[in-house]
Parts: sequence; structure tokens; C-alpha cells
Amino acid sequence: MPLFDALTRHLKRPDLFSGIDRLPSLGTVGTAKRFAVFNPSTGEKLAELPDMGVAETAAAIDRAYAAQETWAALTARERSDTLWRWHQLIVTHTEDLAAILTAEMGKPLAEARSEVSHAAAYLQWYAEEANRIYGETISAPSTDRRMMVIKQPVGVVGTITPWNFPASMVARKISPALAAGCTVILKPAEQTPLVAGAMFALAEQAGFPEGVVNLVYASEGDAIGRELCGNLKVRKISFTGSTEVGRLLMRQCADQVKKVSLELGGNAPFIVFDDADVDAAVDGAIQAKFRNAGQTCVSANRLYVQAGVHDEFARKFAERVRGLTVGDGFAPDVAIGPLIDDRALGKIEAHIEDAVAKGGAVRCGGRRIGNGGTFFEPTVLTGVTGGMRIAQEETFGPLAPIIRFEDPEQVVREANDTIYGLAAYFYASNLRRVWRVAEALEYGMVGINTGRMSSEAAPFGGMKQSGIGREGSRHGLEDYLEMKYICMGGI
Ligand code: TXE
Repeated sequence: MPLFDALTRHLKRPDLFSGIDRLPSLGTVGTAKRFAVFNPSTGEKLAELPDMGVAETAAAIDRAYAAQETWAALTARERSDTLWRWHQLIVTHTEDLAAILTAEMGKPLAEARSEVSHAAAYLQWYAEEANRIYGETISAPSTDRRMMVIKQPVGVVGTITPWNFPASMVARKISPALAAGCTVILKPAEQTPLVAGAMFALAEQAGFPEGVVNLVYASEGDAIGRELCGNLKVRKISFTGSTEVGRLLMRQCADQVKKVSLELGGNAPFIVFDDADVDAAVDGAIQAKFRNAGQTCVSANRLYVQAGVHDEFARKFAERVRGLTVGDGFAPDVAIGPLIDDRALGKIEAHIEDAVAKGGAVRCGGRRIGNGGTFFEPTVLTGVTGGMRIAQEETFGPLAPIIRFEDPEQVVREANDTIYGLAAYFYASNLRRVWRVAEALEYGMVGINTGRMSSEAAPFGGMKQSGIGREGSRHGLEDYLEMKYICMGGI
């Protein structure tokens, strides 16, 4: 039994998940080493899992490689039906999956439920999209030839996911890959492997043929990443996580010119122009900044507010932030859970210290909450300027810096002045401005008068150093398909 009481007491069906340390999709585990998973709210040990290594990863790759041809040879409808069954099992067991997620990651239970639904939505979307893989015919420049393009699966895909959305990231990567006819190996983040294991337990029930989905638990990513990138049988790597690790994986894939999809860090601007509806902007900023305790790659990292509405916005926003309840994700009415670990707390403190030393003011929050977990007060800083660390780096926590601006053209230049290009938000009502600013922002995703835009139906991904490729929508499927041009002569 790898699950401890600290976890099982939250589950309706612990029996369904108690075997996640010996799932068929793990293969033969050759190591006796185990690693523990903890609840960041309480520090309690939730589970112990096998700490797998290079040998198990290579074996998982072999299984995926052996299954590839058979999986690709099924009809699109058969692949779609299996994804659909997995989707339904996830929907049925949403409560347990959400509880596992809250226990290992800390986010409030309501957010965890919504994440599991979001994960299920990807499975639904790609179960449907599996049936809509189209090629094309081309008018040939000579009458004796016929020309066409067909789409085929890329092959075996290695996926590595982070801890901040441990359920939806798994679905977002694996479901398009499976729909395209690829087989997969997943290495979930070491902090949050349990919900991935639980989802794989349900995938096995859904009836994926042996070797189609493979799981590697590990207490660190380095060795597993090297094997996935260095093994010729793996044709593509899909990674979500830090820009630093993304760069490393891309270098490791370079020798084999292996395909990569990368979803990396962000430094999202959130701009409130004078012509905005200030109350709506406050709502949007609360969502875009504090969801998941600010630990999202699309989190509003820099709040630019135009002089005419600055004071009103700062006052109303700080008031709302003061009202956000921090605590254990299982407690009712909690809006902000713990941060993932002590390192994350240290980064926020360093950003605040740097900003205050350079003239910034703490409007509310600013301190750790000392009740044992890794909790931090939701914080608002004003008087922030471009030279501060917080304006340049992704904070990944519940810290909202407000930067006052006068010139609406200059603010777009400042918003673009970063190595990142994932998400941007702005609030305005003048139609001309709305179009101009949306077009000028160098970001893969732009939210206008909304603080939330992620959807399985839309392409999620970034420009510049925020990544390569898109997830979600029909574009997310294309990333797992090869394009083959076929020309027939002598007709
Ligand atoms: O990420 P890592 P961390 C950003 C965010 C955060 C920072 C650090 O700013 O504060 O990154 O977070 C695996 N080869 N984001 O340290 O290390 C690791 O095991 C192969 C943004 O948690 O990138 C885990 O599965 N794999 C982000 C995954 O990479 C390696 C989400 C992510 O871990 C590896 C998370 C290696 N050498 C953090 N080293 C987003 N885009 O939302 C680690 N891993």
C-alpha cells in the first residue's frame, strides 16, 4: 500500500488508486529505491513511489516503440473510443482526482475540481479531434501526375510535466499525442506524481493496449530527460516547465534533430488603460494573478495601470486582495493555498526585498504565514518600476506589482520588453485601441477584458523564449503529426 492515511482519508475509492506503484504502465520496476510525496499545506507524507531511473525509462521507450505500429494501425474511431472511455472515467472520479491533487499540490479543492474538469475536457476534445485528421490533394502542374499530402503520427513521444497543473498538463500532452496515433511515456513532476498515477490507473481501465501509455516516476528529472532526449526511438519531446530546463532539453535533442514542443515561463503584462471598466479590471486581475496562488505560467506578473485610473484601481484591488483567505486547500472558502516549496517562498521574498530597496511600497501582505506550511500572504506592491527584478523575472507566487504609466504607446513597448511571450492581458473600451494593442503585443495569447482564457478549444503557447508549439485546439494535434507529400506519376 503506497498511499498513507493522510491521503486515503480524503478518497471515496482508495481501492481504485492503492495500486499506483505497480501499474502495468510502469513495466517491471527494477529498483527498490522509493521517494515520498508530501502535502505542502501540512508537511504530512502522502505516499511513497518507486524512484525509477534510466533502465526503466529505456524499457518504457521499448514498450512504447513496440506498441506504436499497432496503435497507429487502429481506426481513428477505435482510438477515439478509448480516449472517450478515459474521459468518462475521469469525469466519474473527479472528486477523488481533485482530492489527490489538492493533497499533493495544495491548491484549493474548488480549483482542483476545475482543473480535473479541464483535463477531462482535453480528453473529450481530442477524442473528437482524432476523427478529424485530414490530408489534402494538390492540383498537379502536369496532367500525368497526382499529388497529395497525408498526415501520420510522429511516433513515440516523451512527455515531462510540471507540478503547477499536474492533471491538466498530463491530459493536454497525452491526449493529442494518442489521438494522432503516437504512443507516449510520461514523467510527471516529482512533487505531484500521484494524480498522474491515478489518471494512468483510469487509462488502464479505459483499455489502452499494452505499451501505448507508459509512466516513469522519478525523484528528479535529469537522468530521465537525458534518456528520453538521447534515445533514437523517441521521435518527439513535449515539455512544460522552466525556461532553463526547456533550453537544456532542446540542446539535448539537437544531435538527433528531435522534434520538441516547449511550454515555458512567462512574464505576463496586465494593462489597464484609462478607458477601462475599473471594476471589471480588478476582477480580471484577481483571477489572472491569484489563481493557483500565482503559480501559473500565464499569471499576471506586471500590472501596468494608466495614471487616470491608477489610484482607484490600486485601492480597489488591494481591498479585494486583503479579503482573500489563505490556507489548507481542503478548508472551505480558501482562495489561496500554499506555495509548492520553500524555494518558491524565498523567491517571492527576494523580489519584494529588491522592489522595496528600489522605492516600491507594500500595500498589503508581504510576509510568510507561519503555520507550518509554505503559505505567503497575497501581496500588492505599488511604485514598481522597470528596473526591479519583479518587472523582469517570473515570480510564480501571490505577488502583484503595480506599475503606473502615462503614455499608452510606451506601455506596449515596455510590456514587450522581455524575453518571454506567453500571455498578455489588457482592459480598454476604445475599439481602435483594442485592435491596435492586441496586434502590437508580442505574445502567443492575448486576453482583452478578461483575466482567464485557457481552453481546450484554443491554441495555448508562447512566442520568444516562452516556447515552441501550441497545445489544445486542432493546432495542438498537428504538433504530433508528420506531413508526408506523395506524388504519383505515369497516370
Ligand atoms: O521547474 P522545472 P521547477 C517556472 C516557474 C518556477 C520555475 C522552477 O518560474 O518558479 O520554473 O520550477 C523536470 N531534464 N515554471 O523547478 O525544474 C522536473 O522533474 C529533464 C513554469 O519546478 O523545469 C519536472 O517534471 N527534466 C512552468 C519538470 O521538469 C527535468 C511550470 C518541471 O521542472 C530536468 C513549472 C532535466 N534536467 C515551473 N530538471 C510553466 N510553464 O507553467 C527538471 N526536470
